Amino acid sequence: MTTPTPDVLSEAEQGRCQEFFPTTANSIQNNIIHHLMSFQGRDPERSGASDIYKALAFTMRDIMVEKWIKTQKTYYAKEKKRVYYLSLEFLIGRSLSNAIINLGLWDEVKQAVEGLGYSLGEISEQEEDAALGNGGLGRLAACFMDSIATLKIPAYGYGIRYEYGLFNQQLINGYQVESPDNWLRYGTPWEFERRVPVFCVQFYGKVTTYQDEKGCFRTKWIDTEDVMAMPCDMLVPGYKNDHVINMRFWAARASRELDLTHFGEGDYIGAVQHKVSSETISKVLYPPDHNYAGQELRLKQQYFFVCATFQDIMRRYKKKNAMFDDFNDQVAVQLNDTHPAIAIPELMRLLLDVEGLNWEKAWDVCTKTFAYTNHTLMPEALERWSVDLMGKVLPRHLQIIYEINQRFLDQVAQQYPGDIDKLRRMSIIEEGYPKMVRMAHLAVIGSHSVNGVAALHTQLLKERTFKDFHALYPDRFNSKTNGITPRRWLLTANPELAGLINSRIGTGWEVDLEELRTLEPLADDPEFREAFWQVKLNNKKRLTDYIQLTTGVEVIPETMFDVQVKRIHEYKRQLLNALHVIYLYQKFVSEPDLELPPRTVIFAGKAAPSYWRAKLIIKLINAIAEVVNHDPRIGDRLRVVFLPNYNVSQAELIIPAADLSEQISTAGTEASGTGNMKFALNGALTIGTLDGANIEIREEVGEENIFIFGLNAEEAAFERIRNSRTPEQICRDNPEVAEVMEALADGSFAQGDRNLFKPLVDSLMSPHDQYLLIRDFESYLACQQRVNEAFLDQQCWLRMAVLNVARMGKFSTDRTIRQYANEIWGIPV
Ligand code: T68
Repeated sequence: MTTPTPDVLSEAEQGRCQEFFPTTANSIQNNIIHHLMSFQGRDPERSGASDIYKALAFTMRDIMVEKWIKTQKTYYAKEKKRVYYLSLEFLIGRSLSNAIINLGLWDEVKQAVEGLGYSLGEISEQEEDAALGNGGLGRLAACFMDSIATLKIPAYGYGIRYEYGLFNQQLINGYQVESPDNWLRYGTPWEFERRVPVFCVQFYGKVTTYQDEKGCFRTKWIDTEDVMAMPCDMLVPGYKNDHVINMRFWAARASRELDLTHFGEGDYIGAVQHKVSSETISKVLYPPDHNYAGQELRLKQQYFFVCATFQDIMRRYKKKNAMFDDFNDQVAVQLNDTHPAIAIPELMRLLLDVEGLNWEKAWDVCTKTFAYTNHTLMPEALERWSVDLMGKVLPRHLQIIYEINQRFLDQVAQQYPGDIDKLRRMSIIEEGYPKMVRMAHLAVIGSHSVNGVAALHTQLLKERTFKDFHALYPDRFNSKTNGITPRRWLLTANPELAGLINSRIGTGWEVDLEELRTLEPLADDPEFREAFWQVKLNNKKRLTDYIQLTTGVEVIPETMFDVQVKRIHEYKRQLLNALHVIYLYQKFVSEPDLELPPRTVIFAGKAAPSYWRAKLIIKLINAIAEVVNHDPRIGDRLRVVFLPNYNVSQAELIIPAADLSEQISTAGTEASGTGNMKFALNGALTIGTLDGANIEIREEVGEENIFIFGLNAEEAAFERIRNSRTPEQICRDNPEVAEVMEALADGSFAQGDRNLFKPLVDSLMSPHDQYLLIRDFESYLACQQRVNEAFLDQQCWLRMAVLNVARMGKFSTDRTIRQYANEIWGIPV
């Protein structure tokens, strides 16, 4: 065994490293040229922007890997408790600018690249987004990694190295058309493919028992089909702190290259089939779907990465420990939703079948290891797997789940004698045809901590989704309001605003976002407001050019940029926004002299490929845009844009340019939202409902600096049952609402076709519309009118916008991660 390396390297060692790794513009440039020639075989004089991008990325990776090695040695020396953040999604986006900024080398790299005849912007544009996630949940994981590295918490992210990330979205005739995201086509300079450790993952087969050498009955999982898991590491640098952590993404590889029996029989295709089917496991990211349950491959993905991850955790643990008594002083595992919850029976399997612990001890270790984060209140989004499928793919795990359930239900029965209905409600197994495994119940029962991602969300988890569990385990539930990393979402995405802030209050906010508070007095400083306005205008001009380039629509930077970008989902109510656009359109046509600020309404977002209703909403928005943007009566007063292929990089362009941020989900449906935080931090004002983290944003910025409308969560729940005003009644009472609905129904946006948008009209007019669009529409219209008035008073608007920026300190993931570390992981920071 090697001796642990001390925390601080000797001077000689430090000297060696500094010589080796470039930190001046000159040495960075030399390193780029070195990479171009030695690794890419390119003539520096004939290489293009994409070659330079790659060489620069490798140069940054070189710097990071050295810091990473030092970081790892520090953990090892201090025998620290490690956190494992398990997530099926990490929505990373681009890495280059972020790496340069976090390494504190912006000016040097800029100079180096310019010396080679390029701009840093042009080079950054060469990078493909790593879209290994769908939306908020995946992006949160990526922001967490940045904060974990910045706070120097000993942690690893674990996930899957998808060969194809989130699908690309094109708009054809206004419809979403998906195509594969082949992001690894030209390889990625950011990953280290490793040959060790490679782990074997078992599937299918059967379970047998045998007697061990002591005569004890033990269980064994045999006759399995095996797949190998190969690690690919991506480094995550902390912000200017020399600390670098890694995310480990598993790639599936065949356990045997070619099946020689087939090959010997001359069956070439048969011989490679095993390889193809094994490697399918890490092929593609699943988009959210109401019905994963039938999809064997999704379950295999989940188990594949959990199983490999736990072999890695055990390997690390066993280097220094023989017994499992100290496991919980060494290991904390955070489950990012239930997607990795199969880890609970997997750890039980390892402790029981491999390590030979008894059930009680194993269960104690297990529950102390796991903590579960829930991200949704929508009942249909809670994961369930059919018992049959689980039994086929993971027979031993199903046995263990049954045992966990039996012991749990015994405890419930003891506590609530005779309450059969409670047993039915709380069981991990949902009785019915087919029988299902409820992964959320498994996660709650198998963890010591269950958290929601905003205060309201946690409250609703306790009162609704997990009511029975909260009554049984009140101390298990806690809230961790989401955040965003200010390094990516202000410093990188909005360098001009960051520069303006720095010029007035210094740079402390970059690692302590609460320091933005000192900007407050500047909200009343006319000079600062003017500079702030200029920054926003420049960002709007950048976006204007991009809109022109990608959609051909000409927009005017001085108009109000009214933005809703996020996944397309009925509960997020893009349709409500669309109805408001129709309303404005009708107003502009019927009352041409009305004084309303001109608006550019911008949408972007992907719909799950199987979610036809969400796809129809995309079509509707594009159909409205088609009519509005070509109506000469409208002039420059209203434009509608749907930007195709929303992703992290596009968000970085759009968000700094927004004036108005639409956060209009039906109260009680959006767990938190994180886009809402990104917009406010970049000086957009929010129009929103009392949902998710909007409530906490209002608390922070003050109710006079945010536009709130609509039913609250309690009223919405009540209204669904009581139905005090049906859409039909509302249309009767309010001719403006009726007129909007009429235009939608009569084919005005479908060249006279009354059928095209009928499904949307029907759901809007249904007295059972669970998203209560029409019920909130009048209140939304009134609120938008308040927005109009505020925007017309530019000084008042700017004051509010500055105050929003100044008061967003709470929403840094640095704060969120500190709370996870202190309150869940037992790592004081
Ligand atoms: C989001 N959830 C929440 N899910 O909707 C959002 N789901 O309110 C919250 O801010 C965010 O999580 C972070 O906490 C998701 O993004 C998914 O992407 C998803 C993916 C697969 C299956 C189910």
